[in-house]
Amino acid sequence: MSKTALITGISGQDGAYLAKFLLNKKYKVVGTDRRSARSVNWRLRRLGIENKIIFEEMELGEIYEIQRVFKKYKFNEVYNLAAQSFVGTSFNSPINTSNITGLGCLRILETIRNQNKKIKFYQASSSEMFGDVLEKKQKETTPLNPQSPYAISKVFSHYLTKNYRKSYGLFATSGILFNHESPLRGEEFVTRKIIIGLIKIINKDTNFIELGNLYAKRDWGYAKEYVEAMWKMLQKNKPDDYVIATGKTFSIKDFINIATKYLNMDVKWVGKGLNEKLINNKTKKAIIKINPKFFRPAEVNILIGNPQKAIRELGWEPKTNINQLIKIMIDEEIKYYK
Ligand code: NDP
Ligand code: GDR
Repeated sequence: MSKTALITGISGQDGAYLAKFLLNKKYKVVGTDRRSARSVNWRLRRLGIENKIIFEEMELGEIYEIQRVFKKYKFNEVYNLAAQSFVGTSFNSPINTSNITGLGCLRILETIRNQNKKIKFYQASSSEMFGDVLEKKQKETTPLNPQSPYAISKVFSHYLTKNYRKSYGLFATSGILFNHESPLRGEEFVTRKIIIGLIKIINKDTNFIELGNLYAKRDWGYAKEYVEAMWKMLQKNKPDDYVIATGKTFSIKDFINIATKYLNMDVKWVGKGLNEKLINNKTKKAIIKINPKFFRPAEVNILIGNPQKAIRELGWEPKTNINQLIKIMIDEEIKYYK
């Protein structure tokens, strides 16, 4: 008999790719969002699966909505991907972030504990939990040192997932995923913001992009591959924690340099600090400028994951390098531009 999965946050980047992956495996997929209007489902439409999902409205702030959905279906697997997931916003909206990204996970765990302990649960933990890193390459045992309300909320839900596993014997697994990007990435995240911005500049739809810290480094992988790791984690006999990463790190500036090269843009960096700019050699105009508005009150300077446990125990490995990832994102952005 086919399995039934619940994906919270179905309208997000990972929700869309995971839904497609599970549908290919013949799962019945129930996806929750927080509104009845379907306007936010452009990702599901792009993947051609919008009509194959059973939608339920479920605001993660409301335990009654969660209980209702869990009573209606007999879930085999639950993937908790819903979150206020933008680190920058979490500084302006720390209470909402804690309520959704932190307590939202607890509401689901409590519902599973009370309604059906057989459900396999996946929590979307994050490399942001390592924050101001305490080990050069971060793995499952690296101490956590979060730097934002978002990361602190993820630490809360990460420890609860471990605690419910230990205390109540729930199959509660946590995937500690490093940054993963794709053409379906939200426009506010730096990779897609850069790519959309550069394409707008080429099309003369804008003159420049404004960014924050160009020197932060991230371990960027391809989202489509990362959702497969989530599923693999729930197919194991025992729940556990797994780091999913590429093991390589690049700065925002590196990302821009690769993207502009692929787009054949003739550019050079000039200036320092707040005056650092990327100049278009043909027009002599700045196309990237720094705006301190995009600096974070506390920054995570560098992240590099060690995915050896996932490689060993899940048989998962990263396949797409940064150059390939940027090519995939740019090619699709151009295809759908306008
Ligand atoms: P997105 O921001 O693209 O998607 C987040 C989803 O959560 C959206 O569907 C959003 O719905 C939903 N959501 C937000 N607030 C609520 C709420 N109050 N009630 C119910 N649903 C809500 O995130 P990603 O797909 O990139 O990430 C998926 C998960 O993985 C998140 O938990 C994120 O924190 C985590 N993560 C992501 C990483 C990455 O690099 N992408 C790395 C590590 C962890 P709506 O459309 O209505 O806003
Ligand atoms: P991150 O992703 O915070 O790592 O969280 P984001 O792309 O927002 O930032 C990455 C780095 O780029 C720097 N940066 C900018 N960021 C944004 N968004 N906009 C800018 O203009 C800009 N300029 C520089 C940031 O300071 C940061 O250092 C993502 C989210 O998906 C989380 O939900 C997830 O948990 C982590 O990845 C792993």
